[in-house]
Amino acid sequence: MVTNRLRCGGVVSFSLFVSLAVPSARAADEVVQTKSGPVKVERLATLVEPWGMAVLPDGRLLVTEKPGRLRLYSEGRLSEPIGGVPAVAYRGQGGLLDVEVDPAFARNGLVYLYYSEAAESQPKDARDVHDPRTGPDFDKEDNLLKGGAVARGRLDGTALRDVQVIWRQVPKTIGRGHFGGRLAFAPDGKLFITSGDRQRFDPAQDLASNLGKVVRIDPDGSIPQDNPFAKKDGARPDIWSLGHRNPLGAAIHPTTKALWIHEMGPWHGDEINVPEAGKNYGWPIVSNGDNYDGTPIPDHPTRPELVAPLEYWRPVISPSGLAFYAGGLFKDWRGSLLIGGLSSEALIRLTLEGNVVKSEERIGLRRRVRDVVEAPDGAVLLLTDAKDGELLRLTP
Ligand SMILES: [Ca+2]
Ligand SMILES: [Ca+2]
Repeated sequence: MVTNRLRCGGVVSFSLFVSLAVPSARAADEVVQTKSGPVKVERLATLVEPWGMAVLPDGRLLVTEKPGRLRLYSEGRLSEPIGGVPAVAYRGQGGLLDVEVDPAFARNGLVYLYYSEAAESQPKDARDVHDPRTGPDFDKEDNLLKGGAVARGRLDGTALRDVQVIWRQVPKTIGRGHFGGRLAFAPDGKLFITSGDRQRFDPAQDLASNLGKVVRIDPDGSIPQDNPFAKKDGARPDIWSLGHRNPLGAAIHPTTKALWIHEMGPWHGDEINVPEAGKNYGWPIVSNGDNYDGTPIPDHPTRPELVAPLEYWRPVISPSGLAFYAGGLFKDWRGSLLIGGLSSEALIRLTLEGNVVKSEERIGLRRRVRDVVEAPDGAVLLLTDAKDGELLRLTP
């Protein structure tokens, strides 16, 4: 368990935050102190609720804004919104979420978007029912029937062309959050999708639903025949692993090529998992956290047949965005796992030995960090979660 005290022989350090008083027309760069020395934090752009980003082979950056806009950032400029983005159901945790680039983008120009989609036909007089386990932060006015969806399209200049929906959450549900929403391509070309439980709990254990799952599909939306439930009656063939709550981070390990994810716990109990085919990660049967109304959830060790997390947090960090650092700019960070922290307002750096977390460093940024990627030059790019969110560039 990661706590604010000593752990694994490592000291959890909360970085001092220093702002350089440089009089300038643009926002002054900031410097944060880390275990590896001072890190410069530059603001490259301001965006409205940025959520996901992906680097194109030519170095340009695609960035989403949750209200439904996709933009390109390059050479110090943010583009106008890219055309052809599907209509998104922007409300609460929903909207335009992650973006990913096809591994063969140089040849096919394909870009993938995860977003929340309203149902074509809305039920009349439908009302969501407050499940006390979700806690008091519940929007009882949100009665829109919706679900997560993944679309892909060919980036052609300033627009996406031939946009097709290749995957959907089933079933769509009224209201609530927990769309999940991260996309990651495995080296074999399969697309992993993290699908949240829509704050409905039990679907995470139901093989007839793809809520609360990690999903694996081919890039055109078809089902890989080696998926664990591809030939099981009554199970959805797109499921890779089950028992997940709200995974907002996914990345492929650079050496083992395995998928790593993190997921938001309920009241405490954020987790890191390395999802394997067909395995059950426990939600909502077990969690090292508990429900928001204080009712207990048995901890992971009470059910050893459900895969325990590789690491967990009490109190939470609220993880969003995940990247393995493999660049050359931050020499001490090579092989580290970088996690964006929302409530923790930090970039969290974990050092690893195989699949064991050896130490944690919290680099305090005083902003909710929504996504993290490594730039081609080895800088670390972050998105911050706010109406006036930022694209930040971190360099030594
Ligand atoms: Ca779990
Ligand atoms: Ca518990």
